[in-house]
Amino acid sequence: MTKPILAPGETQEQLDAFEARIQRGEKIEANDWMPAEYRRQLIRMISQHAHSEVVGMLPEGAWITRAPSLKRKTILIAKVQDEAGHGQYLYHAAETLGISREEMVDALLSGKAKYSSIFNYPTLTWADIGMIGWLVDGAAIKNQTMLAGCSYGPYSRAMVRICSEETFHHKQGKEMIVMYAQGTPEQRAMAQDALNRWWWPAMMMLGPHDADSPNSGVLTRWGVKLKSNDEVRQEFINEHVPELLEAGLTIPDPDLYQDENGDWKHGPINWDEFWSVVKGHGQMNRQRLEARNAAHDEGAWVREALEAYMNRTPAQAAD
Ligand code: FAQ
Repeated sequence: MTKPILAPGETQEQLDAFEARIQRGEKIEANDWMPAEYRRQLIRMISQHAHSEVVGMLPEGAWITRAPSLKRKTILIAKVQDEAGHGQYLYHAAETLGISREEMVDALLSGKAKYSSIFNYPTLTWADIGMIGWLVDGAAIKNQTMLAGCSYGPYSRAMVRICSEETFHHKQGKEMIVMYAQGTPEQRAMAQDALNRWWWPAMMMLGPHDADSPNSGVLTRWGVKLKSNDEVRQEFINEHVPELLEAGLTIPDPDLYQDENGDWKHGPINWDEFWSVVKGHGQMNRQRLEARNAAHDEGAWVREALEAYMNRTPAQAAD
């Protein structure tokens, strides 16, 4: 496990007391002493998570006007709105660590900050909306249920609420795809095509293999990650493979098999593709950032109005 480096001014006694609290299962709160590296790691992870929720609205939002029925449209509107709320909770959780909203948003809009690789893939058909719910929310829930138990109080509490909403997202996606997989030949083909395109990106979104995960050591030591990337991926596969097969779909992995312990084992993941997407060269990276920048510019008047409201004189406030 990675040995944490004490920052200048930090003492071994402070670190020992901090780690003893984590060992006892206590939550670390915003005003508690924490190593600078714990703060840095959490700001990195929570802000990336917040950006992912906000950018994650784009591939789904693109289908609101094209939903095939009023029922599906209202579900999708509610889901996209939930993702905006998740972004808000998470930006707030990151702010408790001393970073401002402006700094985080600037990092996203300039392309400096990361957000989940999964949202750099296009949504080509309506079935992609169901598949995002089933697979992407399914993977996100596995990871976030683990994070709900993490050592940082504000993040852990945000995760509890987010997971309960993601459960609804997961169920509606599964319900939709199961229905199409048992529907007309065209619906079945559309569901299979969506699975073919989303399976591997969903596997990748849970992060690199443990041996290639530089942040895992310290995050595990400090009770942020309670399970490794590969452990979470294994949970995701074990739940989803039998359900996808049961629905009559074919998983696009010729090497997939179930071992003697009941674990489903996958074939090689294309990590070159993953890193290329993470570095900004995925199919939709440029469009996602353009869309976020345009939304930010178009929302300038809202921020100005809020600021004017906050700065109103007592006489204006009494009006
Ligand atoms: N995409 O050392 P590790 C959702 C980066 S929410 C891009 O293993 P770590 C809801 C990583 O940042 C989905 N970059 O990193 C929804 C690091 O680079 P850095 C988002 C990735 O942090 C559903 C480098 O690779 N969830 O889907 C990715 O220990 C439907 C080395 O990796 C969260 O953010 C990736 N997939 O573990 C919304 C959960 N994976 O920063 C709308 C919170 C890794 O050192 C519709 N985050 N990298 O320069 C986490 O749990 C962790 O950050 C991991 C990565 C597990 C994602």
